[in-house]
Amino acid sequence: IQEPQLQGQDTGMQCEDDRTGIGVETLKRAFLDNLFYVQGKFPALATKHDYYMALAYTVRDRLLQRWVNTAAIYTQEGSRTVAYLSAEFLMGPHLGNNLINLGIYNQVQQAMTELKLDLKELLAKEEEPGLGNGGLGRLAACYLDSLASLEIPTLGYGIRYEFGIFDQLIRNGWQVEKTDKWLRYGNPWEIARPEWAVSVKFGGRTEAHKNAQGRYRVRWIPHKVVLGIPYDTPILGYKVNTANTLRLWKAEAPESFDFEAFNRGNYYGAVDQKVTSENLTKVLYPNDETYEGKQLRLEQQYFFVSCALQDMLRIMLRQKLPLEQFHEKFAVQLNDTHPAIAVAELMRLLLDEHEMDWEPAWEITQKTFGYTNHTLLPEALEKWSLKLFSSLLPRHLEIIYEINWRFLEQVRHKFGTDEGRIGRLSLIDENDGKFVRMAHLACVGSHKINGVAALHSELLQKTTLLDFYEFFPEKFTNITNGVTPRRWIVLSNPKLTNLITSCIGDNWIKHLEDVQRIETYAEDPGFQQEWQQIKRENKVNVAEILLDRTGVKVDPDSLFDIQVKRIHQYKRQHLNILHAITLYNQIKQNPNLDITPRTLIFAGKAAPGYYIAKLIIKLINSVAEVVNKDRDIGDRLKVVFLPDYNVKNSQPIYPAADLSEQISTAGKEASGTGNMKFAMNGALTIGTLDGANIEIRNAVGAENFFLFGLTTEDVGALRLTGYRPREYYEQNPQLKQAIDQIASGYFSHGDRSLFKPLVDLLLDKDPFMLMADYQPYIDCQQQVSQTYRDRDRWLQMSILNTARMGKFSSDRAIREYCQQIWKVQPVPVQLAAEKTGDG
Ligand code: CBF
Repeated sequence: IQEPQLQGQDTGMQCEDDRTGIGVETLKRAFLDNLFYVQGKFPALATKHDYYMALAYTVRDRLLQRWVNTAAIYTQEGSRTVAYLSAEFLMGPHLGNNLINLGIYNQVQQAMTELKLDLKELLAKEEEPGLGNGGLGRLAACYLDSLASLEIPTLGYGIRYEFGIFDQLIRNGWQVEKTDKWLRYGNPWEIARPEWAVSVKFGGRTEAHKNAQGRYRVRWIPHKVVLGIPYDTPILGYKVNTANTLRLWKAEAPESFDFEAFNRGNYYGAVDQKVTSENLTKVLYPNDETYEGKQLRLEQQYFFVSCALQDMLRIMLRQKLPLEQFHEKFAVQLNDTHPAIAVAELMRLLLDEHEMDWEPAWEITQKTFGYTNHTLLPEALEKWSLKLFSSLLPRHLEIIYEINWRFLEQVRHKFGTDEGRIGRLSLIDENDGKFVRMAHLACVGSHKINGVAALHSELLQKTTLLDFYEFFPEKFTNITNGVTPRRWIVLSNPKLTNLITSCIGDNWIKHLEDVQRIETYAEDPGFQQEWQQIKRENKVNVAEILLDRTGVKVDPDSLFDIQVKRIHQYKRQHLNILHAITLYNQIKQNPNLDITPRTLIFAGKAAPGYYIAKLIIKLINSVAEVVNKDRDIGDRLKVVFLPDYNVKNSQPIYPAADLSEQISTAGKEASGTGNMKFAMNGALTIGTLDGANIEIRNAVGAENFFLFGLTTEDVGALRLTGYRPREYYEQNPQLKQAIDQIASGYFSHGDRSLFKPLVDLLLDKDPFMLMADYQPYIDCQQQVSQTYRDRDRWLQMSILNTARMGKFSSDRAIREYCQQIWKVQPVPVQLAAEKTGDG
């Protein structure tokens, strides 16, 4: 590290502001200042992490003006605001993204180089806030990026989990979970706002009382109260001045120390309340698409929802807006059913705390909420036992009963006394025990309900929410998911970004539809050459990562065939591994076989309690062990499982893929978003007609997509006629050989019992129809291998995939939410310097 120079020559400004300037010299000076004043270190003592922190603070300083101005303008104008309620925000590291959105990546890189530091190494030091499980949480993060980039006033509300999604280790082929201590070295991106803390009640009972006007109201006398402390993180838009806020809530005890208990000599008891209250936001439930009826989870959901709504009411009061205008001030989106209790909580706040009457309160509530459904899987549909619900939220249960009674009256009015229909629509499930159905509460309490891809929305209307669709069809709509090109192309694939920008300028980063203009280069040999070179360099990078983290050496010239996502039976990683075994057997039977060399890369976490998913991870690793060390196979086939899949680790993966595996059983994947990230980076997709695959295929052209497998209708029909998976196994020698090898211990050192549960499941029930889709999948993979050999054709297909992915930007999705659901307008933010024009 050299001594800082004290001039900002490179911007042409003699006195660039140390706190906001973005010239290289100013950045260097600010960085060293932060190292000294914030980290209390000087270069000789500083660790890489200290340097990361100093850089993070340097960048945060440059965000603050925008953040403060954004808040000031929203307050001044009383802007209509989107409140995105989500139990998960899988943000990924902030530093790189903020550098891109601020437009200072190159300056910072140069500043670091001049200080003899490597920006890449510093970026790698950031602990990722893994506050989500997978698709749903990551979607929320992409949407926050787009909302800010489109200058839409937004507050993201969620939970500040102390421990996010677990870190995954692989030991002896098995997943081992390790606590994610993301906050252990501090979080430079957040600011605590204890002055805006709110109280959240739990348990106890309710009682009627007369208010000052002599009217009966209900009072809730809780058993315990927990404090919610907001922690704010700025969310900067891409090359705009808008910096919105992600507000995450931490639970604390109202009194951190009980002096009475202490004085009685109960020293441990004195901090009891603190410990139990703080447990509430300790840890993220690591289940994706399955709910566990655990009390703590319901407590978490109610906690953050209550904090968020109370916060919105505070904002309204501060802006002197009457509460009757709540739905005009806020458009509140429920990201799945996790925050659905908000419907009852807003009613409670309006009725009990602000003494509104039922009818206006209900009208406001319905006009406020929109509900996004993210899955049809029955195991994901949340319902809470009445016993638990009434003990934790007694007042909400009363309100839900009243909502239900009024709603079912309307149903009777429309459809007559069709008891079957009434039972199906009721907010209370009385089939097998009594439960509150959260999806029903969300449907009744919202003015719009959307699915996340065309097929998914259609299936919602035809199956899971059919009765609701028949009752209020006008509420239903579709908004196909999207992902942000800033993180998923610009930050993840800088080389491709430069190539595209050198041909068509950089407008595509804000308007992804524009990337279509590279189509004209799809057959240009020079462009193809550069495209191929970039893909190869990205593959070399991943090959190095794989070698470093798994010890497996792979050939960057082989076809990189990648499946990265949560491990779940419906996503069918085990179908992919059956293909690996089939290729392996083909080479073993014919050692001189001239096949297209492939590297199969897997990554993803399994829910800790999901035994079969964990067994699938073990199977992948067991097959890898056999294949990778077999000399007959050599470089023609490699299988690798990259541990600890998260946002940070995924960023180099998408740009390195030749082939993207999107092979879920048709009708099961609501949308998928990984499919979009791969195709944007020029990977070709092998996939079923499921989720957004269908729309991706329509966009890129059927000739540029490898389609196989049963359709949703086929799946339904096969199930009706009686599906017999064992018959496929018995009639297909290749399939039989692969399954027999797994069963006989070929991949498990002779242990026949290890994979028995999986083999039995496949042969007897096969709930996700791998056996039926096996041969079409193998045939389609054969076609992939053939096409890969035709270099020019493959490159052309790859370029066309990227060129035609414009629709899948989260900017498009957010525009649709704004127009169809939220009815919000952009509110541009100006910096003081721009307003006065004085530079
Ligand atoms: O809509 C975002 C994603 O959500 C899920 O991950 C979910 O948690 N339900 C779905 O499984 C994905 O299909 C979907 O893309």
